[in-house]
Amino acid sequence: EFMKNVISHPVFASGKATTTFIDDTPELFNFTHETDQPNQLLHYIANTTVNGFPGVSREKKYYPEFKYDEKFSDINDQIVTAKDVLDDKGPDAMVEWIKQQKAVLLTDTTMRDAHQSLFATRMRTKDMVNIAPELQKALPQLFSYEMWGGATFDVAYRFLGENPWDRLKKLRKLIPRTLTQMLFRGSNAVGYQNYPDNALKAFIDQSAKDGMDVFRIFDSLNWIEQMEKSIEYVRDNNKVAEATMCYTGDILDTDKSKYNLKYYVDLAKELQAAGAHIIAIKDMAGLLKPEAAYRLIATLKDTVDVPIHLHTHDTTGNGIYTYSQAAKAGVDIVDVASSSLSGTTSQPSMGSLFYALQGTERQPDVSISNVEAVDRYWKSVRPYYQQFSNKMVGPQTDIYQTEMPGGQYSNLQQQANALRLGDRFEEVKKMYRKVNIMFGDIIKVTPSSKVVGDMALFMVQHDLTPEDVEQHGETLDFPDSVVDFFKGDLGQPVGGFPKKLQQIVLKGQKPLTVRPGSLAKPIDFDAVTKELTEKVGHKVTFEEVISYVLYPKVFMDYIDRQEQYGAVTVLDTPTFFQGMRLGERVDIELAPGKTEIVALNEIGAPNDEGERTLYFNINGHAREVKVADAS
Ligand code: 3PY
Ligand code: ZN
Repeated sequence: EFMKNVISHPVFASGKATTTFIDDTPELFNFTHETDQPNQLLHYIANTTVNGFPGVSREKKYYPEFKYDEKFSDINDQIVTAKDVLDDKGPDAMVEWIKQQKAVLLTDTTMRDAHQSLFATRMRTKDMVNIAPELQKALPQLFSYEMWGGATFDVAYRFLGENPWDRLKKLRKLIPRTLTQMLFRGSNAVGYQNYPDNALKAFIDQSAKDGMDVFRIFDSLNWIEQMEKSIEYVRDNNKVAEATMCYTGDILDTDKSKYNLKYYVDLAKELQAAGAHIIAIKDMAGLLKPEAAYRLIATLKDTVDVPIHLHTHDTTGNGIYTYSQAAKAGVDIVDVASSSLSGTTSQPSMGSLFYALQGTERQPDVSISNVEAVDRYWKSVRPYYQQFSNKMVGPQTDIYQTEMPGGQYSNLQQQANALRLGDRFEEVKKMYRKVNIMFGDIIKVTPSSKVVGDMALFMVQHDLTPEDVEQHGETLDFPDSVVDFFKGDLGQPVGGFPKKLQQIVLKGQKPLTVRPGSLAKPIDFDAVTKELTEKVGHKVTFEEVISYVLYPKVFMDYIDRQEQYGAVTVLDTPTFFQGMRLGERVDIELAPGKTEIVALNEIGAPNDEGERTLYFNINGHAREVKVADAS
């Protein structure tokens, strides 16, 4: 490693090294591959140029039509934000502050749920960091920025070659005056399975330390036992525990009695008793109709004492009307996204809500010209991700029947494409509805929604009807997630499991009836740290240990790719997804003030081994890179 550093050092390479070169050059002893970085990135670019990025066609490399350079004035010191109150006086004082606000407060979901729901969570940290300082100046008085959690953790490692903890720390630093917010799946943390309580605690403690303020904690079956520990750990950190009820069904439909108004009111009382600072209504599929929102929120305001934070998706096109009715009923905070990343499966638009509430005392207190100016940035970024988009072009009112979460829609489409069922997606949606009925009408949100999605794909793929499953179920090899669900690994659904189907799926295995976390063996963090250190061959951070505990394989694959390609996060997004075109020149900012100019001059024909040589020029030096052409 040392010799590699010497040889690749620019001073040595230029032939100007003198006898004191080694003593004068401490970075030679830095064995983090830092000096390999340009070379590793060229390999990444070469490979992506030749072989493409999974899920991305190579027809067009998109560049913004204009360079965004709007600047905002510094934050006025007279402004008091929710973050100021939390930091100065703690969460209880912050709750009182929320209650005193006349205007509806806003959470901006652009950097989390909006892109999760529109283009399969693929937004890169670089595109957030580029705007964050201006965002902070333009809109300091938002209640919070939701920018972490949900699927972002997994996707950052799996598809973006990013360390999600870095995203949190970077944005925290750039947005000091507004609360950060994350979506936390209760006992499933940011994963799809149950984790032991001490893993949840480690995750929450570390996130709080790295700058997370508001934890929206939910359980995918609305089972309160699965949320209690997380609420307690967040409170122990003096951060905000936003306990959540997921909304499903329709309280206006008197034929549907399972999830009626009383069900939600009782649940809200339990959440308050469990220690919620705020109660979130998580309408993940966009099923909460305007009149239902009015009745639900008006009733909750009469029954519980904590602020109410409403989250919806605009899939059916009724989002702004739902928020307007919620505002009338006294909702405290609502979730919106910047216009260019709003609508359909995402949240309703911040700018639209501003105007919808004009003439009422609930109109949000934001500068609309700043809202619009910031949106021009997001508008320039969105086309980078077009290839991951769910291509929904207008409201889908069939969601009232399907009940599919906005955050699942684009991901399930990607899953269907991978199984070559892309052209049967309408059938998958219909099957999703049937599976929900077979499963006893459950709450559908990650990970329970994934179970329903997996089963729907399985049934469409094998041309099965619900009757086939009932009659020949013992011969079927059900997806793992479905078996785990019926075993009780995600907890207990409202009203219990459908017994007959449970027996068919479990084929004699005995299901759990208690909270899985109460049986799980605690993680031995010392042992895991030792194991991981040995695996990666250097000292590891506690953040890395936690990631490894949550996602062992995804994390190790990420480490392997890191070793191969280095910090791909510095690449601009079009180059990251598309590589380079012949004759193109890109700037790569390796570190602030350290930019490499890379040109691609020639792409050779494949040799006998199927390898192509790409001829680059990097800061004036010729470099050749060989890649195997997988086509
Ligand atoms: C998630 O858990 O990722 C969700 O967004 C659920 O709606
Ligand atoms: Zn959502």
